[in-house]
Amino acid sequence: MRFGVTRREWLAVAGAGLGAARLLRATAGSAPMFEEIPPDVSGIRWVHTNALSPSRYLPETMGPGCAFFDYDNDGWTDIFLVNSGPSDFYTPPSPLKNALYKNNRDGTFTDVTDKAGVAGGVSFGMGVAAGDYDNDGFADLFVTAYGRPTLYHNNGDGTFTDVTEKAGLGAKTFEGHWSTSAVWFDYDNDGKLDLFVCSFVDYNKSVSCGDNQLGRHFYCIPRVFKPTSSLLFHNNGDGTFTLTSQGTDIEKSLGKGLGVVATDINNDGRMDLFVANDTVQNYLYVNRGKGANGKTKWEEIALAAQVGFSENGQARSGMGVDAADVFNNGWQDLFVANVDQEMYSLYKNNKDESFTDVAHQNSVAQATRLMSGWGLRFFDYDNDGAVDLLLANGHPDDMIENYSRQVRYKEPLLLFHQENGKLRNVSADAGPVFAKMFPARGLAIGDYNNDGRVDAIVGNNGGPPVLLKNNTGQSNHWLGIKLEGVKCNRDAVGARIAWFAGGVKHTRLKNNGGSYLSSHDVREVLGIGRTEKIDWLEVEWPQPSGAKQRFTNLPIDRYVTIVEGKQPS
Ligand SMILES: [Ca+2]
Ligand SMILES: [Ca+2]
Ligand SMILES: [Ca+2]
Ligand SMILES: [Ca+2]
Repeated sequence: MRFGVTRREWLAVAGAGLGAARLLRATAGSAPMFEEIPPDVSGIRWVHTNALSPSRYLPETMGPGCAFFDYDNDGWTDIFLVNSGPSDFYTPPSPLKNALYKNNRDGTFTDVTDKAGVAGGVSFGMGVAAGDYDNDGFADLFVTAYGRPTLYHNNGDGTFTDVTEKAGLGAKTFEGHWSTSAVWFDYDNDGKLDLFVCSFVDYNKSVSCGDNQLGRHFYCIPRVFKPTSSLLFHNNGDGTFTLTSQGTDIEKSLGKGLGVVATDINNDGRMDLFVANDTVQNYLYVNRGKGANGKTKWEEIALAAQVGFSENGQARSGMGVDAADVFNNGWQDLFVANVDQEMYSLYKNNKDESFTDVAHQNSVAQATRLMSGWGLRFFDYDNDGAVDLLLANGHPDDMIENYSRQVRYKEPLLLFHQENGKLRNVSADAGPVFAKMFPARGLAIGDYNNDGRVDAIVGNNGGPPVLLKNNTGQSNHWLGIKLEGVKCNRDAVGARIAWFAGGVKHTRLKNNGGSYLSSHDVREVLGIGRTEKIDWLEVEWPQPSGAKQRFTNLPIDRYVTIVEGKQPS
């Protein structure tokens, strides 16, 4: 990609006796760290409909989610955007559509929604989780909703089939459950991706919270609605799913689930779940493996793990979540974004099934005091080998500015860069788009132009999405890997990756989920900084494989596919 200045210009500048710092500033000026790509350049002209009404029905302010996923397996990640639709409180004046945008491999996208058969329009859509649940090599989509969710099976020929009822995931199964974030992961290590779905409140459209100071209805705080149980489905391997959370802590822990990440908090090889709840404590479901009855035992430990409540024991409004080995010690740390005045939490793993909130030491708490956070993601945006953080924000109440002096409805994105083991707020230097305000909800990451610098897309409530092209880390090197499981689940969710470069060992667990209502590029980009060689790369495939492979003589600055048991290609 473009460096902003050519080598000839660089020589001219250097020859004129100007320092490197000035050159860097000039470069940054021509290419912001993250660049907003407008619809007339990207071709992404879809706009979310939030169905905003004078009654202020709560689902209106909760969407939308978005996804980066390669639906046609051409090696270029495509984009899926979720729209609202008909419901018991809303009849669209004209049919509403989700959007599937095919990547044209030149920085532009083509709308292929109708041809692909994923327009939806049957319920009030919320979020999306992409995953290859039948291991046929093509990513499928689960679209959550207020109302009936939809499972789209990818036929492998550019089209999808709605298999929701056949799969056992239809309206009847979800009665009384408003599905929000969902995640594909293999909890029982049988090589097939299972599905966890966050269930938000038991919503009733006839409940109004009265009028605000303006004499108008406003969005009820979810506190007034009853909590519900989130749902875990086992993949039976024949295209059907069985609800398997009954009788477990997942069913017993009533919540108002908005965000979920599947990760392994105690490194025992079994994937756990961290769920953010709105106005109710968060839940950390630890997977204890199969019990004597043959069923997986889930133990909810958030209170003891110190990730359930704020430091002074308050339940907060948890919305987005993520997990990553932020501090490069081999253990998964957690993150929760909350509503304004509550501050967000960065939970450092104490390696004993407990965590310490280090948001203050990492400038995260201060920067988020007036913010409400939804989509978020840990990733090494500049490929220097250290994990960074991107946050999408926006207040749920569109009239908040009428009765709060400090809190805004639209809020800026926030970017944190990791330096010397601490996260630093670099939003002011990250580009003009970080000075803009958005009603942001979903956020997904993916490298849509295959330059190894991971890009992002943000879903805005009632507006167009924002595509962010990443121009950072031009002098840093990387290796992109797409893992393909054979014995283990094909998406290799749960794989452990380690790489050694420049005298530093890095590790990464292939988590799934995270953010809010959104789903990310399945590929992993491994940053190695200025070093021009990866000494070795190790992949430990999840069970039922468990195989460990070690690779040397790897290329850099390109993507490779690694099939379980084979050499990279
Ligand atoms: Ca594609
Ligand atoms: Ca499974
Ligand atoms: Ca970094
Ligand atoms: Ca990129």
